[in-house]
Amino acid sequence: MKRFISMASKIGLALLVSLFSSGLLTSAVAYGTNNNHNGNNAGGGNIDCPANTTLLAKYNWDASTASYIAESGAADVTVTGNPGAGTFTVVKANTTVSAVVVKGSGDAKVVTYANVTSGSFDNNGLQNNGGNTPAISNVKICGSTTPVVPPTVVECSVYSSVVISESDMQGFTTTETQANGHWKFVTDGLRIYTDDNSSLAKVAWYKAVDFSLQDGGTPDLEYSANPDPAVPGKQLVIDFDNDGTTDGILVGEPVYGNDWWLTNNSAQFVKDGAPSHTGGSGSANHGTLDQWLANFPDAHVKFIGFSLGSGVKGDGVIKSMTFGCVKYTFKKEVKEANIVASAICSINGVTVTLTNNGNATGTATVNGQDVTLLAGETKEVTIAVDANYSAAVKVDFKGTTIYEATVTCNPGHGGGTPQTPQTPQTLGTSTTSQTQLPATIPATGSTESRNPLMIVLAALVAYGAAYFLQGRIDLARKRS
Ligand SMILES: [Ca+2]
Repeated sequence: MKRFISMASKIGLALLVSLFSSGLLTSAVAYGTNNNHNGNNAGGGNIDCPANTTLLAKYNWDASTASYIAESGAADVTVTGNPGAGTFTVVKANTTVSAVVVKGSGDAKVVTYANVTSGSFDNNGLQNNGGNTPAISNVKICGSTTPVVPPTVVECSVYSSVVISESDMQGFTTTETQANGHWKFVTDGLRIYTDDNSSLAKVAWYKAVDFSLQDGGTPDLEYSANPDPAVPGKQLVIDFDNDGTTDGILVGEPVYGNDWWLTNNSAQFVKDGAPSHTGGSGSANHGTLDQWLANFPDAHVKFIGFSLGSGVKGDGVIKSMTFGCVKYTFKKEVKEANIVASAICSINGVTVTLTNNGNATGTATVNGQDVTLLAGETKEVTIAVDANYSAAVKVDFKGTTIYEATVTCNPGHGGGTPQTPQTPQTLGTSTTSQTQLPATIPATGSTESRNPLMIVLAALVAYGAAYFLQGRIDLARKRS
């Protein structure tokens, strides 16, 4: 480094400025001024911060505690290290360092920086009267007088649209919802409500995301409170220092306008860095998103969501949510049963098979017997035939359609050989009249005798070949 600095004075500042502006040198030493070499050592190394800078802090090396002790500016800059080298970190918001004066023995050097918030320094290049490198006696941290323009949240120029439905929650989880909090999809959005104002009264959704606070636009939650006036809070779970670990939650509520308050279980360094600690918000640590961004310019949003409660009695409809330039809306899906009935002549009589092809539980009755089917479920009901191989079959699809017919099984022609037809036939749907149903469903294999053994044999060889009667129904079921 010493060689570098000596060379620097020869090759001139212009080249270094060129390197500097080109980005080849960033927070590293740009040039040094060694007072032993430029003859300006009248103050014994006691030189001030250079022009266009202001003293932020001065730290003296203290041998007794083996540390740098602040003479001034301890709240704005921290300095750690040893007598040969150290590092500085700016604590003060919207403040950067453009120079450090390093003093050792009767010598001092000025090291410049590209308006950084942290950096390092050492005693390279310093000389005492004996020509040796002295220990550092103190450092002056010099702040840039160029005003720092804090970043602001960039509003979204384009919003993408995402539709949330019960079958596709788009990554939102509801696990933070407590026992006395509820949600349901309704025609115009997502109804959220709580039963009381207990600690279990909470409805909360979260979704993992990753976008910078600066680029996330202004979050919005379109909510219609009815009848309870309580309003859910927008929530941003944030990694404030962008080190990969979330540090706290900002809550935005209409009652506080654009002010977002920090939850109490957030990290201490976030609380300490809050834009405001005054009262009148949701907690003692709060500010606008622009203000939070100014203090934590690297903040990244890791989760988005909302929470009603806990401890709040509320009822209303979220019509949309906007986070990270994405507008989320809600779609209520039709929940209905779709029951199909078929019949086959079997060994035990006429077997009616009911299958629910819908996405909700439904019920049909077969000859007065209620049959309740979950979505996707199949059940059978067998009706005994009379001496003429006939059975009255009545399938009631609960208020929409009734199929009713006397079904007569064909005993077949003996010998156990399957008879035609060999493939099922659809005989009707809910839109057809029951007069299209056949009075007779041919069966196969059995003899005229109703000898049980013969019927068993017939069933074994001919199972599955028969006419079907079929019905459909859509039974709307409203989710409770
Ligand atoms: Ca963090």
